[in-house]
Amino acid sequence: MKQRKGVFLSLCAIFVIAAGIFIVSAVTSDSQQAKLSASAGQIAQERGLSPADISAALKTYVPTGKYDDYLMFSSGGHSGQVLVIGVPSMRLLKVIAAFTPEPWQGFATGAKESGDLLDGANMPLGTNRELRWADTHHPALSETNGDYDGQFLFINDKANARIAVIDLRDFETKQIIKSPNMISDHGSTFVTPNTEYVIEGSQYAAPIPFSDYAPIEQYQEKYRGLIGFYKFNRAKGRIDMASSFQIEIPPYWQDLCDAGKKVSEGWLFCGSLNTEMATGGFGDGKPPFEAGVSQKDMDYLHVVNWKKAEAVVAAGKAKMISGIKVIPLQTAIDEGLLYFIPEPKSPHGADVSPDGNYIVISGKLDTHATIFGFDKIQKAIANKTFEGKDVFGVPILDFNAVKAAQLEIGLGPLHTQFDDKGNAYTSVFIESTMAKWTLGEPYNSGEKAWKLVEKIPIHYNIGHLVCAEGDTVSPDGKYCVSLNKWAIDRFTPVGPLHPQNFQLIDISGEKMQLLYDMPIGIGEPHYVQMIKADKLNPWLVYPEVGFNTITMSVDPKAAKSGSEGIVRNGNNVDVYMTAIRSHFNPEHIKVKQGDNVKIHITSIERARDATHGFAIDGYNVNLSLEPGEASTVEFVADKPGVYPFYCTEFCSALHLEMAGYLLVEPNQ
Ligand code: CUK
Ligand code: CUA
Repeated sequence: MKQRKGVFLSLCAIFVIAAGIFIVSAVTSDSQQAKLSASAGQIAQERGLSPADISAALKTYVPTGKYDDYLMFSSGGHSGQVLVIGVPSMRLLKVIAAFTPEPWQGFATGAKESGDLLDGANMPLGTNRELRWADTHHPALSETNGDYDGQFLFINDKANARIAVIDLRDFETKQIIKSPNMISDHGSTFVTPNTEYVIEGSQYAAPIPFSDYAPIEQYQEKYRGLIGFYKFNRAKGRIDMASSFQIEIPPYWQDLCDAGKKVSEGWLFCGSLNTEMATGGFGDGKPPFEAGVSQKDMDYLHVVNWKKAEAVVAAGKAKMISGIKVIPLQTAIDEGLLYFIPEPKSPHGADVSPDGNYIVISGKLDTHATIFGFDKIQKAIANKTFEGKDVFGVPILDFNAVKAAQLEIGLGPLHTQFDDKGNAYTSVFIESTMAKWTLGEPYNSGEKAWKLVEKIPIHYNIGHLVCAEGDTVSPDGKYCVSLNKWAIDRFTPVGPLHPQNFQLIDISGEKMQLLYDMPIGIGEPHYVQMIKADKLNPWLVYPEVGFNTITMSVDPKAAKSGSEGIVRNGNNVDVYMTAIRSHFNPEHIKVKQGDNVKIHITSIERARDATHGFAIDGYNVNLSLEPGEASTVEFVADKPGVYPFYCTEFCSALHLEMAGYLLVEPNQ
């Protein structure tokens, strides 16, 4: 034992010394080098670091002032936000407010611009119920020719079927849509290879629209699923509902989707479960959902020809429902827009290979990755190689005719990503591993094709995984991150609600190497995309002073330096205010009880990172004013009294002096 420890320590020392020399050689003399290397070895020894720990540390450490090679855009889960994380350092860079008010960014905490965004996505149909949280699942970066272009990010809200559009010039949310007709989604968001459409599949079937009541006994006749294709106007940076459409589909629970690319461009593939059409009712003596939904060994992969669907809509064959064109199920069948493929068992992920030819399916209660060939699918459609129709009349392609391969990889496979060397990586939930395996032609041939290569243990219960640009037409390899559901014993305990765990894995070598654990303490992140950092080109300050961050142009109504002041019109009061280190102008806002007050504030700063906040005590207001930004606060001065306002960012030595008074004179 002792001897082994000795060998281990000397291994350690060699590693550390080699690494130490490498690191310090650029800046230090020989004697300094020797000293630093020796102390690095000592540190490793004192901290009980193994050679693997040391190599992992060297691969992830990003020194101060240096940047990460990749950025991950992660779902923030129940927080309703998006996390931006650097790779390989796993440093959290930002939490982008998407669906939930966020005071630091001034998102829907008094700023009219973002407040209107959220209110515009409240529950429709007269209830106007405020939605102030979301269950975000799948972020999707905008693509050009199937590759990330670094311009926009989309993310869904599974709980309420909403989609947020984030502009990556300023990393802010610009649009939130409440999807018409749909009440929950899951297979969302995904983009087509040139971001023509943002795709959303419903999950739990309901009548269309969901506000049309139908008893659960009428599930098969009245309940339906939907797949939405929302047209993205890139120039405007907005989804255009007038040019969007949905396709009515059977009331199965549609799950994850992926858009076809390259050879399969123009098609969409979505898994489904509950083709049993189980309706639950456990308390009423019926089989519970978990049993009812998993009775069959196969459910159906939905194969959708969206290019053709576009033409069907253009030909006027869709119906308007709740302000959007909907292709009826029968029309989708008649026009050859929708086919099914049997998929085993309790299917979850559906992922298209970089060349677009393979669709990888995983079943949560299966041990295989099942791979369908797009070429085979096309042939089966052309030759009508069907094994039957479902109860709604949708043709089911013959499983064996479209199967390219089936590969035993472990219990509970979920999602698959790809690298640049013809390998696929699948998360294996039940056994907590990530499996690496080889694709077939044209990536690998003969013996080398469709082979399980290696599995790495995960801690614990891996859900999605992400590899660098691993769902695009040109994956980068290098890194994968497993997005784990459980952390159990990985972190210092912080109570019964444990953080989630992101594990960074180096996939560049012969063997996969676990590098780093990053706790996520904000919600359950489902999916993440990882983009090369140099593809992003964000602004460092807003391009001009008086910038409206929703219109992304100078606001003609923005307050300007030199013309600050207060304008009264009856009981409407407009305040034109500027902010710069270290004062607001004006500093007194005198109004009467009951006045409608509008404060137009412009940050006239041009210095990078010189952000100001604007909070009004007791009026529930906090803005973030980035250099150049113009924002508006609107409220009724219904509470008389004296309310200080102040800057909430420590912006200068005289930051505490950056303040003023809102004086609300009472009515007699
Ligand atoms: S789902 Cu598969 S683990 Cu919402 Cu993409 Cu979470
Ligand atoms: Cu501006 Cu503190």
